[in-house]
Amino acid sequence: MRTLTLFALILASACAAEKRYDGYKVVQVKAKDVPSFQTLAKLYDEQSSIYDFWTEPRSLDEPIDIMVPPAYTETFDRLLQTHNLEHRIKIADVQSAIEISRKDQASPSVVQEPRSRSGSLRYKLNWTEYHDYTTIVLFLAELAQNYPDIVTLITIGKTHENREMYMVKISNSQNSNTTKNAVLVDGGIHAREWIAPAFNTWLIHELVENYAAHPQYLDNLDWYILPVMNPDEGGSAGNGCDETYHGPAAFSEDESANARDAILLVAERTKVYLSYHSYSQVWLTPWGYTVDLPADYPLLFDLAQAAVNNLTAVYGTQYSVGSTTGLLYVASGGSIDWIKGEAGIPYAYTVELRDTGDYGFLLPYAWIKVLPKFGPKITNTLILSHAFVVITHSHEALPRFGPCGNIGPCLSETLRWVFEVNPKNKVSLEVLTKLHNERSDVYDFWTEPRNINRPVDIMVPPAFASTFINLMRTFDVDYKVKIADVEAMIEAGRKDIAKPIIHKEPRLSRAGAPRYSLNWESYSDLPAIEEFLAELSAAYPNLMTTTVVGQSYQGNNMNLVKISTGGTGKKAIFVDGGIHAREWISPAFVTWLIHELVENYAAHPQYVDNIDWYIMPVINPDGYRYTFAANGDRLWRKTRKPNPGSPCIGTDMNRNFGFHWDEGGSSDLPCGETYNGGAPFSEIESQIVRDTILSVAPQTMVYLTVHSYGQYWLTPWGYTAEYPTDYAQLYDLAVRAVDRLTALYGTQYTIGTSTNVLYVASGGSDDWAKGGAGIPYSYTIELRDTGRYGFELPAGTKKC
Ligand code: 0X9
Ligand code: ZN
Repeated sequence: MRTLTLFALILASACAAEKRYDGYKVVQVKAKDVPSFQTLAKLYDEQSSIYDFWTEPRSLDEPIDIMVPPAYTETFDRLLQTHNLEHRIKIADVQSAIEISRKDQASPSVVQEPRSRSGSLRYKLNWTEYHDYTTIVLFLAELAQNYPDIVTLITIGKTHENREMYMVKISNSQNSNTTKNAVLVDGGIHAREWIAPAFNTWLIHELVENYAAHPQYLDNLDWYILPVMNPDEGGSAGNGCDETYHGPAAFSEDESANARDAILLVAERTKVYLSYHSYSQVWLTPWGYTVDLPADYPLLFDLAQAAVNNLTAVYGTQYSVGSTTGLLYVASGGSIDWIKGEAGIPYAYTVELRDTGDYGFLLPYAWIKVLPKFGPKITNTLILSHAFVVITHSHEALPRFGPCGNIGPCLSETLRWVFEVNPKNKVSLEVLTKLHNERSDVYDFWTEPRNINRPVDIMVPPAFASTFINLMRTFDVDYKVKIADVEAMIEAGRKDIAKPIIHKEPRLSRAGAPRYSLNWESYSDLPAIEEFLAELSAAYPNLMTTTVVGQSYQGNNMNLVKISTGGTGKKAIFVDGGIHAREWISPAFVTWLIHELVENYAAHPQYVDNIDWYIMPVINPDGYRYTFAANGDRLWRKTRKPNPGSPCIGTDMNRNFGFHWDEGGSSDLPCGETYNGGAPFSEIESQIVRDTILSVAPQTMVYLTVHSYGQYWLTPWGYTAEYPTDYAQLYDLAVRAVDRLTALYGTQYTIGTSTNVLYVASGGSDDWAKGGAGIPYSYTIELRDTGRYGFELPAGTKKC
């Protein structure tokens, strides 16, 4: 690379014949007091043959521009030090400034009037044409001067041709009490991709000069921008020695080393890295060196897709998202691979800007030359779009990374993702169905594949993420990351668990007021629920009784609550909750129902006066406990009995009931999430529920089993697509219930048979309650939400 750049230099000098200013620089100096001003005045009077005063020392307040020849650089520097003169480099390399300003491209548009102090700049970039390096640097320098609290110009080293390389730090120092995340942006690695520096300068301008329009971008983030990474080649453009421009994209060792050191300095706080290139409208993630995907690819993908969606929404431009090798080709040594793999910046992207090839950069080099403006396809609106993206996304809470840092295999042991996939055709539906049926040991289908164009939520363990994504891509299934970090979401959900109340006084020594901790503002664990049942039945002995009807596999109580004002011959409603451990909203709702019937009896006595209620709030207590346990799993669904001969634990109780058991939609594999238990009623918990229901079945008209999520009010059958003969009645009652519910809370529920609304799933308690126990009105209620939070529904939304 060195030889190439040297070659460029020789060519460049061969093309020029007049006096040269190699090594000359222009320094802007400001006297802070009278003695230092006098020093400058003296220098002006006595040594102006050496120091070329571009502006004269006239008053203390005005900065003075002085051109310093290379032989005097050191002397001049010393002078600045000893006389305490404020200074900054205005032009690092006068010769290149001269050459560049002679280009046939946009010449620096110098505004003739004196620069106003109120922020308008002398050197204006207008983003309707390309600007040379010097103009860009002048622009940056002035910006730094006008906005000293926000913009800092950091010199990060020199190029081969001795140009200064700059990194612009943009940070709102007024608002710097917290450690902010940072975004690192670069552009112009490939000199001919002029749109990249153009974008970067625009971004800088937008952040700084339009601060007021979107203060959050600066208040919440620091920005480090390397607007022109490869100024030498960029700068030599248009000087008549275009050959240098057509060579392989140069990225000489000096430039990359400078950039690398600068990046490493700020890497720790940096969450997002954007490297701007052109062209083709793709948004690329690592890796470029291998076809493998990074372990956290779904996170990378998700952020990029969100950015692209935003961008498309604003400007209509389409970008494809994917890994570098996935979308382009294997290309090692790319900056983002290093940025992610070595510098540890999690969200590293290469963004290939417009267009998609009409102009491109192969032909387009010539095109750009004849197009003084960006041209019809390349307008500055595109530029806006990219800033928009970064802006709208990177200051939001970024998905958390695992405890092992930003990169490395440890990630794959800690994070699970929930994907929303959408089978667009028969083949993709088949693939999903196959995965559902055959690999439910790996993929946890939160909702199940049923129809074309009906989205399915799938939780994927990290080790399978890339396999999964590859599968989706191979079979053309649309997919997106719905929950990027399940663990973080669970963690956030922990705040919704009620703290147990510590009783100082004897529990029942009070004037009738129950002292339980349930408040339906937060989720309650099993002991808290049992305490609630005990306290409430003690407080209302004539209305409510709690009986332990058996013990679970792990010895937890199976409680049955009866709410009744006594008398005989009443019809009954049977309600159960918590059959699926992770569906926390279910026991929450069922306990709220008990509370409402008992403690608010007076508000609606008819519900209790005319009906007996049999309620089992948590019929899978082992599983429920496990979702609260410190070493448990918040997203556990099944029971907790080990399966002989298998490493996997538990049965899906809702596939274990003995009516058309194992006739589809359940798994025969103990590791499956919908494992049917191997035989009907193989589980002690299902047996207890069965026997309890049977004991009250003759009087029971309605069976409600409460699940989440999806907002469905389901009727049998779940084992077949056929309708029950009395479906009309089942449907009617459901409609009346849902209408009431919607009128009260506005929530919408879908009504239908399980099979037709959802999918075939045999062995469900609802099918058995109707078909086995003969309860006419049997329903599965899938409570909120419709998928935004899924099982991690925030507390406080339990009333249907
Ligand atoms: O699949 C289930 O067991 C229920 N859905 S959930 O997401 N809560 O797991 C629906 C059961 C519907 N009833 C029958 N299929 N019998
Ligand atoms: Zn369920």
